[in-house]
Amino acid sequence: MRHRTMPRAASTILALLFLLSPAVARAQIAPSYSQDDQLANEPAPWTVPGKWGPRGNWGRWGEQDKRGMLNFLTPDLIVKAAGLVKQGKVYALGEEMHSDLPRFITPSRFGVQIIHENDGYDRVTQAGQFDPKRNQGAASFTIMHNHVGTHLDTFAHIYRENSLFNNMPPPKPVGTVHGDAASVKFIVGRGVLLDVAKYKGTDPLPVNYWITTADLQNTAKSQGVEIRKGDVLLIRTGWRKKWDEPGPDGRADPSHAQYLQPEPGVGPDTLRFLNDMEIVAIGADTAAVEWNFPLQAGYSRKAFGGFQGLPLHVDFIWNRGAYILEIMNLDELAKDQAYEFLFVVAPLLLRGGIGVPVNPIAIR
Ligand code: UVW
Repeated sequence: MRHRTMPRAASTILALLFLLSPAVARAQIAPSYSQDDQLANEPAPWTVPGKWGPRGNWGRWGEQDKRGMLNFLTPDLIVKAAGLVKQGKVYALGEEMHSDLPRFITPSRFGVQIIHENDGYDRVTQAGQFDPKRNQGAASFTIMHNHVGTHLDTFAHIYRENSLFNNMPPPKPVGTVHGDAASVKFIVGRGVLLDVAKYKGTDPLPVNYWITTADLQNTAKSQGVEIRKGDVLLIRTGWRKKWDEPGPDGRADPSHAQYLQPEPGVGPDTLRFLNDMEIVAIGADTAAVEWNFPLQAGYSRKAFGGFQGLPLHVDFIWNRGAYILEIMNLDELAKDQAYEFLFVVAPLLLRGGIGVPVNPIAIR
């Protein structure tokens, strides 16, 4: 008996349909990250008992401490950091705040709205007139989310087991006084810029690029700068320019889709090194500093037994009482190859502010 063979065109179509089927498409694009796999069986840093209490730095500066690693910045370290000022050149590291400022866009994270007072001083004259015996003037108020543009994450931002860093109570809509912006007061210390984009020769770094411990150490080496205990580390990925990338039609993209892809970020393998170096704060020109934010669709994290939160956030903020600065503008520092400097942040003392927009300053 003769077997009937399928015409070649039909078999090609069937093969194409199979290749385009969702299951095959998923299998083909399922991302995999060997660094993440390697950390799968490592204990999360915050599960290891601390030296002073149940967690990393809990109890290190007393049970009532609200400033965590800022206690590490002693007058001695601040004097040393001030010694880096040689030229009197000052850099503003904050993004300007306006209605379309860089941010992780969610329904509540709209742009900053600055509204002028209706009863401004100029109302003392008729429109178009000027009274030479009086001044003219105006005043404004601002409506803003505290985690848009360049901002500092305080201890109240990330908590676990219903406690903040140092076993403090969790934030309440009214009366959050532990781990708020008012508790930070100031950050003054030695700042170090690590221009990883320059070191890797890819500016910006690729989507979801995992910045490794070796990347941090090698970038420092290539820049001829040492990472020291108590530093504020600022990581440049070059991602900032993605905010203004046009949409596929070449026009301005109000959804900022290019920027909101999974960003390059600091991988969880670095946490041991950053902890050993007593890093007080880490900042970057991205929305979350750390790797795999926003989470890549279809990917489950593997590190630390498959922890699906943001490990750098948990380790820095909750476990160690250290700080995170997001959406920084590090381009001028990078252009000048200014790799170490006096670093200063004086946040608004927002009582109950869980994040706080800031304009950090580098001076050298
Ligand atoms: C994260 O902490 C990931 O971001 P934000 O401070 O913007 O909430």
